[in-house]
Order: sequence, then structure tokens, then C-alpha cells
Amino acid sequence: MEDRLKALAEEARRELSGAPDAGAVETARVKYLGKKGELSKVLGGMGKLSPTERRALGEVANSVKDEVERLLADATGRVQDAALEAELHGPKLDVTLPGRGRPPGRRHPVSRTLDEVVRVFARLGFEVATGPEVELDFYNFQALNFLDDHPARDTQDTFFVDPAWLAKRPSSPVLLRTHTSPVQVRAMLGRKPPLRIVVPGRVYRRDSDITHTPMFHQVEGLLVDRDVTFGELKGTLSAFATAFFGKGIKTRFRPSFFPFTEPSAEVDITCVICSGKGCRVCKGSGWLEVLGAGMVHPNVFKSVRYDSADVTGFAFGLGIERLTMLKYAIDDLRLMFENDARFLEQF
Ligand code: 2NL
Repeated sequence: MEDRLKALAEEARRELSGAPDAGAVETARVKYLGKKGELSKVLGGMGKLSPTERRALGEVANSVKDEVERLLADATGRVQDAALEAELHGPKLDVTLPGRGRPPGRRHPVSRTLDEVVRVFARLGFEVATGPEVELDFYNFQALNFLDDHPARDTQDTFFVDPAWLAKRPSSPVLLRTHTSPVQVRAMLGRKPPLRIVVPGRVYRRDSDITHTPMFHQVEGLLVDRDVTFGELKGTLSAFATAFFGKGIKTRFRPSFFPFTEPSAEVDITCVICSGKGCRVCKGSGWLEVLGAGMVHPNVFKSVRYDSADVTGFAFGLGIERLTMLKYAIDDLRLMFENDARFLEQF
């Protein structure tokens, strides 16, 4: 048995000195030291020996095992060195090839217009106010002088929220706001004049066709102070038109009607497509309607307990999708909502 062990050591020496790679070293480890390896096979026959013989053979077996382990470690080091050497002298890895880039994301044109409009009014001293999109009828209609039978309250135009979804019984019907004006009502109820705010946000109307979407964006403004006049409203909105569309743009105020303003006006600007000459977009008139505005109705002030004898105010509202389409000459509202990357990446 001792001869068999010595022969094993000799065989391992020969095999490992010629091992070409890590795989061959591992195969040799299993062959000699594995559970069913050569060394185990020899030691399996030790039961028949006397204690003295067993002790002597054990010593030889241990020294053979130690030697094979050392041979394995040496061979591992050698094949690893060889692999590294081969890599160093083999074909070079070109680490200068640029990676595949990720195209940058872009802001949606509606978000850009919203920000730009707000920035213009911020320069004119307006602060930004925001509020809930799910509103009470009181803030959205009642406080704004909408008579109880006003057509805009109709289920035709307003999304109402089913009271079954609400945790507690509301003090007036719950709806999706149809304009951002309820935020101005809340501001007036919470603060004393003077007040100068712009309110950007989403609004909802039961309307869906080629020129209307059930959700769109608005910016409204409200200024309340002593002795505010219609002249200041005209000056403010003309300054906005120039800042937003450029120096050559003129404004025109036409009488109109809103429940919450008196007098009320619709505001046109020079057609940005044809510069006023008349085209398809302005239907030959040379003008485009972009804003609604007016002096705050005394009944609105009454709702928020402002005294019309002390203060007056003006308010205005504009639709952001329409403004965006005019600014970038986009002819189809649906493009604003499809989020087609080929459209969005042009901004
Ligand atoms: C439009 C018209 C407008 C207002 C909004 C307003 C708000 C309060 C009081 C009085 Cl709290 N008025 N907002 C006034 C006039 C017109 O918007 O055509 N928007 C797209």
C-alpha cells in the first residue's frame, strides 16, 4: 500500500506539471483528493491492517496528501499566470469605442407653454397659486355668480363625482373643476386684498371632439386692489401678448359675457400665422381669440366677503393647448395628447 501511495504522488507530480489550464487542475484534484479519488481508494483498504501498520501508513498517506495539495496550489498559480500572460499578449480590447447613448427626454410642449405663461405674469408681480382638481360646486360655480340654472352647470358640461365614493357627505355637489377659478375663490376667502395671483392647472369638461378634449390646461389670473381699472387689465394683457408672442403683436378687446365678470371681454391678438393679412387659421379676419377677461363681478366679491366699495379687480383666463398650437403652428389638437416621440422630440 505504501508503494501504491508513493506511485500516486509520482503520478500527480507528472500530471500536474503538464496541466494546461484551470480545468485540468480541477480534474486532477477530483481524481486524487476527491471523495471517490485515488487516495480514498487506498485508505479504504486500511481496515485490515494492525494498529502499528495503520499508524505508519497514515503518516505516509498524510504526507502524500500534503504534497498533492501543494502540487495543486502550484499548478493553479501557474495556469493563472499563463492565462494572464496570454491575455496581455493577445488581441487588445479597445475601450475607446463610445457606448450607445440614451436620447435625452424633453418637456411636453403644453408644460413648456404653461411655464412660459406663468413666468411672464411672475415678472408682472403675480404669485402662483394652486388648488384641488376635485372641487365643490360652491367654489366652482356658486361663489362665481353662476345662477342655479346656468347651462355650464349642466351634466352636459360637468363631470360630477358620485357621492357613494366619498367618505363623508359634502356640503355641496362634488365635481371635477371646469376652470381654475375655484382656486381664486379659495385665495380670496383665505386672504385679504391686495391680491395678485396666477393659477395654472388641469380642468375638466364633458366635451370630446376634434377641437375639444375632456381634460385640458388653463392659466387664470386675478388682481384685486383699490382703484383697479379696465385700463390696467388692458395694459396687463397687452404686456403679456407682447412678452409671449413678440413685439409685432397687437391686441383687440371685444365685448363678451361671463357670469363672474362685468364688463367682460374676449381678447384677440394679431394672427400669428399670417401677421393679420387673413388666412385659414384666423378665418380671414387677421385676428385670433386667445383670452377671456373682465372686471370681477360684485356678486363674486360678495361671496368672499370683499367690499366692492373698497376694492375692484380684474380677472382673465386662457387655454394652454390652444395657445401652444398657435405658438408652434400645430394644426391638430390630438397631437398634444398622443405623446408620439416623433412629435415631442421636435420641441
Ligand atoms: C376664458 C375665460 C376667464 C375669469 C376667467 C375669474 C375668476 C374669478 C373671478 C372672476 Cl375668481 N373671473 N376668471 C374671468 C374672465 C374670463 O376665462 O375664456 N378662459 C379660457
